[in-house]
Amino acid sequence: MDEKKIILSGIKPSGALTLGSYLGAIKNWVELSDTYNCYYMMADMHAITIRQDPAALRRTTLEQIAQYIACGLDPDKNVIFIQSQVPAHAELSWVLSCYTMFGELSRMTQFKDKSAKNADNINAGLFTYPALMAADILIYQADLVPVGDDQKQHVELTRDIAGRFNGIYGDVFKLPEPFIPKVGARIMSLQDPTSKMSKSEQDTGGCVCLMDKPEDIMRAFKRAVTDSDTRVRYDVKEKPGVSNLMQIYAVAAGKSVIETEKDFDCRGYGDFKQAVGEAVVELLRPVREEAARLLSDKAYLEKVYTEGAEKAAYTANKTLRKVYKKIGFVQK
Ligand code: ATP
Ligand code: LTN
Repeated sequence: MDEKKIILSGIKPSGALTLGSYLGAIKNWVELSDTYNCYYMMADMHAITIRQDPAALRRTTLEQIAQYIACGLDPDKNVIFIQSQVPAHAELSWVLSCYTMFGELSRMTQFKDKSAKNADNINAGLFTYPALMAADILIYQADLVPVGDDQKQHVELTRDIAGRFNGIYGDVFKLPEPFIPKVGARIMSLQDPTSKMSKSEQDTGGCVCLMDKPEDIMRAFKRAVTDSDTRVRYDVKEKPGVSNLMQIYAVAAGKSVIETEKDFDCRGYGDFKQAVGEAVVELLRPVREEAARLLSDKAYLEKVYTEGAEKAAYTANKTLRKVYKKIGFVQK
């Protein structure tokens, strides 16, 4: 019997993947992929809670698959799939939404943020988004959900929903744990270090994307907002810009924040920004090159997501059947 624990995580193909998603989530996916049975998806159903251009959504979804693989996720060892190609997610989501309270959904920070930013499109899907996310996770009986800090609240709500359901029907769902990195869990915008680096806010210059050219990455770091002091010192409150760059450097160069502080003590911001840029360029170079190569092989990508959806559906349908039985739906 396969004793490996299970991981599920996903990213919305709502734009080009950023350094934030890489350091907050994907890097851990790669590190954990040998020791767990892993399911990694393109959360296209979540992406449409914000209006998407159809051609761009299709293109970004394929690019994201290529980038997952280029980051080091081997499709022979990990189940890589597109959420909308496994209908059981939507089906379980409906059931779980009947066990999710209006008050709980109203308290979600992401709902509040996204509604404020998209005041002309506060749709029902944006509100019930966490029930679909709970379905994504619970349908695979995931033990661990590697995400950035901003998604912790959704994983906690998933546990609450699962606990409520289990309390009524017995042990149907495993309760998942969030897995959040110690450094890099919340990479901030390079232009506004008080707000999260986000792929849907790319035109501000605060974002670095996985596919950006080296010269663009260097320019983004050179222009990064710091402060009028000159010391490279970690202090999130007083020096949010520098502290953000220190976190990025630490993860990209494989050092601790303390080592980073020592290395750059007595050196100015110019030197430091140059070093952060170079470390990120080298970190992303192999990803960019391999993703570009994979993207030119559409037949291979199609094979990956088709086989991925088949494997995912097999596991997902087992959980769905069990849930339908428990709640009293007549079985075929
Ligand atoms: P959008 O702008 O469309 O909401 P996003 O850039 O916030 O997208 P998501 O698809 O929401 O990215 O997130 C993908 C994964 O990466 C999630 O696990 C999320 O927690 C993580 N993540 C996203 N941005 C960051 C960031 N700036 N720092 C650390 N982790 C992040
Ligand atoms: N909500 C997440 C994306 C996401 C996800 C998931 C993450 C959708 N379903 C399941 C982990 C597990 C986001 O906005 N980053």
